[in-house]
Amino acid sequence: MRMNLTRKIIEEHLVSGSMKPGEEIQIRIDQTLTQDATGTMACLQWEAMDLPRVKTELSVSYVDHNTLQMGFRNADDHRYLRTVAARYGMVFSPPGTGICHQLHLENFAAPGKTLIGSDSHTPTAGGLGSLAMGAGGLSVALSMAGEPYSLYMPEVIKVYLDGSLAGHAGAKDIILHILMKLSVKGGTGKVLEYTGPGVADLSVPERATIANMGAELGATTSLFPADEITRNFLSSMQRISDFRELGPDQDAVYDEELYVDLSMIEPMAARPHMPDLGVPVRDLAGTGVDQVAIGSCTNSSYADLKITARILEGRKISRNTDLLISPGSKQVLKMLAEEGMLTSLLDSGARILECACGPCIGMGGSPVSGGVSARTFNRNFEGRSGTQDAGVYLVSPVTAAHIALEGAFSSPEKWGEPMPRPELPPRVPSIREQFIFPEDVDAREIYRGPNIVPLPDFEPLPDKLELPVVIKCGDNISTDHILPGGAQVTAFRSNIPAISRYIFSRLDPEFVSRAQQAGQGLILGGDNYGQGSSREHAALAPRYLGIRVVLVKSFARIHRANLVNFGILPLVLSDIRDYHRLEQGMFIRFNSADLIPGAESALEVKGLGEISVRNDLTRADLEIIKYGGLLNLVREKKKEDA
Ligand code: MIC
Ligand code: SF4
Repeated sequence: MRMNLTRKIIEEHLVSGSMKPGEEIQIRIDQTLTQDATGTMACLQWEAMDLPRVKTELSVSYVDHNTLQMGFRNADDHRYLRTVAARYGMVFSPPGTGICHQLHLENFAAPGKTLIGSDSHTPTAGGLGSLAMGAGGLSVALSMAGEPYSLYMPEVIKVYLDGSLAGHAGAKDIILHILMKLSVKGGTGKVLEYTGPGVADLSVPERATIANMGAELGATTSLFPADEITRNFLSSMQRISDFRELGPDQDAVYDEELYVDLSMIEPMAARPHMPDLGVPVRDLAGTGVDQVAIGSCTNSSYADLKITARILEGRKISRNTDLLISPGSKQVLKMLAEEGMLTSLLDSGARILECACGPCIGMGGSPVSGGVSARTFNRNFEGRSGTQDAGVYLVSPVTAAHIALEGAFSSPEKWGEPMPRPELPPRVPSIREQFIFPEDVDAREIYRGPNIVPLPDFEPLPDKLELPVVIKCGDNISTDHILPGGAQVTAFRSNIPAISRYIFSRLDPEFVSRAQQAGQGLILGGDNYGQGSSREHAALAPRYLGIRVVLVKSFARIHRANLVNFGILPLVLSDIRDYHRLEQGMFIRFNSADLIPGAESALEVKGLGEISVRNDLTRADLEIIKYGGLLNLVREKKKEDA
């Protein structure tokens, strides 16, 4: 069969399984990345495996999410991560160096490599031909231990890009357009592989912007070929030896196809509160905007900030609007400084923030009450900005810069001559000396402050279960809804008892006390339950509160895997009409010993009768759940081997 690029890379790394869409496969992992907010848990889990050193080609531990260090908690977490990295052979990226995905693209990602990251936007590296996937921290810890990564063989969508971008349109507008077409669940179980003549119109950072937001489609990952443009990018980064030309076979076979004419793309905005609620920017002309934020792993490259600086050069932002800019890396910031571009940004009235995630995960920069914020980020879920009643629009850097000048959305026809899209110089200043390589430091003691709390122990799943429905939620519940981000909550990422107090706090402040009172329970969800971030705390903390089953219309990939890893049964309603019959407070009874992997089974609902549910669990998944989670199973197997 003439192979697409996704299959080629998977085939090169295949450990077991057959490459039939929907079948479980295992692949070898070359690289891993973690970030601080998920990394402390990943490292605690890694330590629990008791291995001397990571077994990957490369594992990088980034600190970029919570860099505020308000009080000891955060600072303790960072020190813990630094000492774990030194001791076990990971590269450490200190706070302020940059955002994990931007840094990984610039410094470590390589065509044809497999990468697993404990962050849902890990597919950013697909922009230069890595097969990169987001996963829970425990899955990443296992990859560090040299274990193959399990996934369902995805279908591959050919996204055929034709023509070239025109006017004020940019890469962000392409992906907002695709999101509008496919929706936030349109990529579930799929890889989006980009081909066609339009690919040559896009630089690697632009491709990375598109691959990054494949996460918002729920896609397993997104992938671009490694071509001449990739070669030039790696050469600029002084990493030409990492280049390898890679592409699909001619006339490669795909499962689906989507055609996008780049010349028809216009500036787009996703309206509150979902990334797929796209509209042309011109339709929003006149809408006032209180705050503009430029940055995040989607749009914080050199080109993104240089075009922003060019638009703002010699002009002042509106008196009614704040402009916050967070560069993606010190390399980007350094280049802007060297070219005098920082002066244009500063003089315009912009605030320059640290090279970190910042406002994207609510680490400062929250909008005013009831305010409107236009952001170059990738997620606009309700409350994610830290202001529950704010409305966040997702836009490109060009659109954001014009909004900042006007204090409102305006029609692109009024923006004047489009600026040329900036290109990287042939050689950019390396920031490699900012990383702490394990070979350069002594493996010292591991530092554990009082905020590093040992992992809770979970007991195996009992056979007989009688569970109340503790909460009934709607469609597209994101992990931000389950466990909010922001400085206050994220500070407890290495402390499960403390963070569990915030589960569903924005949706239903009574949830925690109800769950605690019930002792054990079931969550009822709608479609695409658990979309968004990879934070495994959204499974781990509910498990700590006694949740045994999550029953939904459909799941998002990473969250479903996290539920299994922590011993929660993910079940799917066979008939979605039952969703409307089930209510909070009802009791569900069944025997978990009756569950057969991949089969239907019946649950008895008190007062309602029987309902039928499906599971898409493999034998291995079911074994993990029965043991009370993957760590229990790993420990048990180790005991047996000893
Ligand atoms: C996000 O963008 O939602 C995050 C914060 O980066 C998360 C990770 C986390 O919650 O720590 C993600 O995308 O996985
Ligand atoms: Fe950081 Fe935001 Fe990217 Fe998540 S989406 S990695 S919070 S910049």
